[in-house]
This record gives sequence, structure tokens and C-alpha cells, in this order.
Amino acid sequence: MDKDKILEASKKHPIVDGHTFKYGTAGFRMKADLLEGVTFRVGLLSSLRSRKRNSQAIGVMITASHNPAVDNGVKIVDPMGEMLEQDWEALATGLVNAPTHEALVELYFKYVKDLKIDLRAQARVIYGRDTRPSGHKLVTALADALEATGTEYVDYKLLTTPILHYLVRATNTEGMPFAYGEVSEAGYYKKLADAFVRAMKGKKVNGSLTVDCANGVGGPKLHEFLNYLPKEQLGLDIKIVNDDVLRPEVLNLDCGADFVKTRQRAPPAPKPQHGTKSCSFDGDADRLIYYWNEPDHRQFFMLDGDRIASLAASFIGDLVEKAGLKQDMRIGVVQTAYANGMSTTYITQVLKLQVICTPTGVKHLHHVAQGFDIGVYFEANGHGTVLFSPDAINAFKNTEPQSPAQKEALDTLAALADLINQTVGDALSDMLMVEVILAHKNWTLGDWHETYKDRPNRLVRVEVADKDLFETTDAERRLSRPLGAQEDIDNEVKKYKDARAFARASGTENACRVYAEAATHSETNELAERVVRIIERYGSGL
Ligand code: G16
Repeated sequence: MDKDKILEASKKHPIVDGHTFKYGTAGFRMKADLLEGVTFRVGLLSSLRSRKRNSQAIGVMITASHNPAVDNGVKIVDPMGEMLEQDWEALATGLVNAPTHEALVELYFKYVKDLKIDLRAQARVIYGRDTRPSGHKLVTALADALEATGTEYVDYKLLTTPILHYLVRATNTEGMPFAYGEVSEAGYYKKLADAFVRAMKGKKVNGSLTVDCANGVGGPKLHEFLNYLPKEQLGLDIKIVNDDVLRPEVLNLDCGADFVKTRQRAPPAPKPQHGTKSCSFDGDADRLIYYWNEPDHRQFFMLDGDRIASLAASFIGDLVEKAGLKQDMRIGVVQTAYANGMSTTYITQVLKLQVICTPTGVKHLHHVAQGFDIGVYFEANGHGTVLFSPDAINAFKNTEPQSPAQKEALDTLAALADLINQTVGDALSDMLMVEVILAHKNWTLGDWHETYKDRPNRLVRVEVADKDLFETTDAERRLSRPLGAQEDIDNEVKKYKDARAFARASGTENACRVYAEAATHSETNELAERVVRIIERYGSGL
């Protein structure tokens, strides 16, 4: 391979000086004007990753998901559609921070030597982007890196993040016994539509559903998906709102899953219809939050990732029992520190399932969920999925049913395993899963909400001069640095009943996040404010 080619291409996409970049919770994410050189270098790394992984296709997604429109991001997807392996995150960080073009090329070839990468092997990369206008420029930088390294590539243009993950897995399993699906966007829609019809056999969706698409890529993709569904037959009546992708500045603005979760209210526009079942996607359609405004009391009810996890775990747990597979299946739920304490209590004490807590970032949850036969993982922010092991899927398909009820349970489980995206959290697939479960249970959102009562909670974003001063331990539930900060938080928490609070640096924004819960709303707000002040104080170095 020609070193000069990489050097020349790199000069077209210089890195912005004076910044240290880190592959974080969701790849590199920051103001879009800092990202051109970063994306070029991510292209170099993804090409190496493909060669290292026997020429399997590697995915690159250009998105900043829930962040404001001025941000963008770039992340790498591994061959089975999972997030990039952790050791390689460090390699990506190294490459992106190489101080000069020459140092970059030198490091690139050092990786080749150290990792014993055969540069004669074919490299394959597939990529997509969300609706942010900055995506065009970043895609050009990415393609230049792929050209310079002789990498074969496919530009899928506008995609949701989960569709890109689907395509990576579908590409790498094509023609194999465990092929994931047709290698096209249409293949993804067909797979979901077919699985939804199978999972809904004999059932009807209860009530219309308003879907807020955060003015992101989920809007056009949901419109497209609906063309594949026999809606009338299934009772699915979807109204899509906030699907304006022509005005980039409205992306995630006062709408979307992150807005609903953090503000604990419905998007102000379009004016919320009382009593209407609603849900929100985020900017790249990998998060989902359900909610409705109660007609009489004008109260807002939210069904977040914790609720989706408990709904899925209870329904799938019941089906497994009806299917006669209870003894053979380990079902577990994976959450983060943001999970409402009452959801954890409900899952462990009522559903009697094991719960494991990991640091924030679906990559951590996904990894732990793979240890179960059925691993349900959701972050409270609505990002998650349910993973089925190959043995579980085999059992759904090959167990000989002894009764019609057992057959129905096995068929529904097999349909769910196709409906639920096995690569990553997926708002569209999760929404269909929720609708299937509500239809089977004949539940309204009110019935779902009744299952347990959330402890009042508050999530606050805190601007600090240097978020990296804050380091955590114990699955991000405690601060190990700055020294003294955790002790101060503990002293505040002690003053409240049934209280819990923690602070951590965000991996996707230049800020810290504070979470608090307590017995009442006013105590929760008071505790959150006190912890915010502690973080502001330590964050300013005082
Ligand atoms: C990303 C990650 C999520 C994480 C979220 C917020 O989501 O994929 O796992 O929960 O960021 O992370 P943080 O609190 O560290 O900023 P998304 O939807 O923005 O890609």
C-alpha cells in the first residue's frame, strides 16, 4: 500500500489543532466543524479493522443522535452489528490524536505491524449518516480514507443507526445458515413487517399511536416502513409528527426521546392530545419513550426504558413458561445507575429475575446481556433491546409443541426474535415490540403504568469547565474523583428518605449529569439541586 496516498489524502482533511479527542460512549461526538479530520482517520481505522477481521464488512455511522443539530459524530460498528471492541477504541483514539499527517501514517503502519494485519487482504466498509447537513462533508472525508487504503465500500446514505447495524450483520452473514436478513434497507423493513404480522397473529393493536420522530432520520424511515405493513388488518393506526428533516435546526429541538425523558413532559408541538397514546424517537431512531397526557387530570405519564424493559421481561418470561422452556432459559435484565429504584425492585421481587447494573453506554449493557439465554437491556433513556442466544432461538423453532397454547407461545417467541433488533437498540423495532405486547395483554398505557410506581426522580445536565475531572467507580454510581466530591454527595443523600443520587461525566456532551431520586418530588428536586451545586463547585476547581 502506498504511504503517499494516505499522506496526500490526509492533507485534504486535517485535524483541528489544540483538541484531544477520545472515542467515547458513542464514538467521537462533538461540534461538527471539528470532525472532518477525525472522520478521515476513523475511515483508516475501519479499513484496518476489516482487514484484521478477515475482510468482513465494518460499519461506520455518522450521527450525533440526541445531540443538537450543530454537533455530529462518527462511530464504528463491528461485524455482527455490535459496537466496536473496546481495545480498538484505544487504537481509534491514538490514530485520531496523531499530531501530524506524517505521524498519522507512521502510526497507521505501526498498527499494521503490531496487529499483524495483511494489507493485501480486501477491506470492506459500509456506512450511513443521519440528516445533519454536516454529514455530507464528513462522508467525503470518510470515502477519501477508504479510497486511499484500497477499501471496497458502500454508501447507504441516509439511515437510522439501527438500520446500519442491521446491514452490517446482514452483509456478513449473507448466504450462511444464520443469515440475518436481506442486505438492503428494504430487507430490514420486510423482516420487521413480516415478524410483526406473525407476532400479532389473532390480535389487534389497541388505539392509535402518535410517533414524534425528533425531526430526524426516523421520520422518513418510519413513513417508508409503513408501506410494508398491512395496517388495517392489524389495527395499527400511526400518526407521524415532528418529521421535518428539511430544516436541520429543528432536529431534537423541543421534541424527541431525550427531551421527553429529561423534561418529563410531552413535546409542546404539535399540541399534545389528551389521552392519546404517544411515543418519541431520538435523532437517529435508536431510543424510544412512550407517554400520554391523562384527559381528566391533565397529568403526564411516561413509560421510559425501565418500563419497556420490565414489560418485555414479564411478557417474554410468561411466554417462555407457556412454551415449556422455563427450566432451560436464563432470563436477565441489564440496567444502568439511571434505572429507577422501583423498576429494579419490581424486576427482582415481582418478576423474580436477575438484574445486573453496568456503566452507561449500550455497548456495556449489550455485552452483559449476551451472557443470558434471553438478555433484556434498556437504559432509562429508552435505548435498548432484547437479545436471544442461538440456543434460545433454536428452542423456539424446534421444540415440538404438545398443545395449541404451547405452539402459540413458541411461534410468538420465534416472531419476537426476528422482530427485535439483535444488534442494537432500535426505536422502530422496540415500538413494534411494545405494540405486540400491549395487544397480547390487551393493555392500555394506563394498565402498563400501573405495574409499579416510579420513585420521583430528576436528571440534570450541569455545565462544568472540565468534565474529565470527574471519574467514577461502582458502575458509575460513585465518584472516585475529584477527591471529596462523593463524600459531599453522601452527606446530602443521608438527609433524605429513600434517596439516591449520583453524578458522572457525559460521554457524548461536554457536561456532567446529575441524577437524584427520593420519596417525594420536592425532596428529589432539592436533593438534585444540592448535588448540582457540589458538581459546579468541584467542576470549577474550588
Ligand atoms: C448514547 C449512547 C447511550 C447513552 C447516551 C448518553 O446514546 O449510545 O448508551 O446512554 O449516549 O450518554 P451520556 O450520558 O454519556 O452522554 P445516543 O442515543 O445519544 O447515541
